[in-house]
Amino acid sequence: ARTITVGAAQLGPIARHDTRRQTVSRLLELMREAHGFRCDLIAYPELALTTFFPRWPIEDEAELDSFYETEMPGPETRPLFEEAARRGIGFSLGFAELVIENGRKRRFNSSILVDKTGRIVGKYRKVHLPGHSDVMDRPGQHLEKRFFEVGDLGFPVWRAFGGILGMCICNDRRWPETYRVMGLQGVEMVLLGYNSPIGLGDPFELDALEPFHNHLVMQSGAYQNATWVVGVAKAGLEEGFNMIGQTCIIAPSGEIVAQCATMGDELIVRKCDLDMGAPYRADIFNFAYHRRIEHYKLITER
Ligand code: ING
Repeated sequence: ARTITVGAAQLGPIARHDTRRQTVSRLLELMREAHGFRCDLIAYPELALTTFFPRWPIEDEAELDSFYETEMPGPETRPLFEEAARRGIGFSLGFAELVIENGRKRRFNSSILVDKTGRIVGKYRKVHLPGHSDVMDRPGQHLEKRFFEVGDLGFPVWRAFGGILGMCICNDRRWPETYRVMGLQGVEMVLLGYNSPIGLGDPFELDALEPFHNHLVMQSGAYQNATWVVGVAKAGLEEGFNMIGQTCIIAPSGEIVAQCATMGDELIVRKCDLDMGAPYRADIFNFAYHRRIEHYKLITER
């Protein structure tokens, strides 16, 4: 069977003024642990190099730019690529991307997929940006629409690690379209990271159900598209804000087969059989045989 041994590397809080060097050393520690478990691949969270800075209305452009990477790998992240290539382990990494195009700064909430030789084989830019572009009158902001553009790369998949892998980021996981677009391309494993704060002022009922909703959307995405889903949290009390944990590895059956039990840096490992989705695609979710797209137009028209 085609298997990938996956390490899901949950991160605890990253402080606003933690340096890249401090954070990269935590990522390296988790990578070494994953290598000890013979992982082929280690998945890191969304914005894995910095604190979740869209929680503040940052006005100073230089300070805002300090949270973004202008090159990948850059001097601070190159040790991660070198260690990965040395150990023959691939990784997915979420980070804030700053590119200058035609003299204009463009900002994305991005992730990359790096193979066992340290080569970037895929890049994704977050499509579904939650929250607001204007500062709200509440304790915690969610200003991703202010600090990132909508991703312009679609939902691609890549042949890597012996299978077909895709990526998405955080809020993307709540939208069925995300998984379906990758499912229509035959995705066998979706790697996603999230920074999901609770207590920003939502009604208590919503906060209390956030852990349930977090797993609900990933389990249904996995089952309905016969794919593995690896959901990796930036967890814990980060700069005074509660970020949910529950990092997990979900099989194409929709079952959670591994889950973190802490709110800090924690690695979970699972040998994933990429052929496990085959029976679902052959029968219940045989897209070509069962789907009726003539009735789905509203999904792309509204
Ligand atoms: N964060 C959150 C997400 O998981 C959120 C925003 C939190 C939405 C809690 C609903 C409930 O979608 C990011 N970064 O998308």
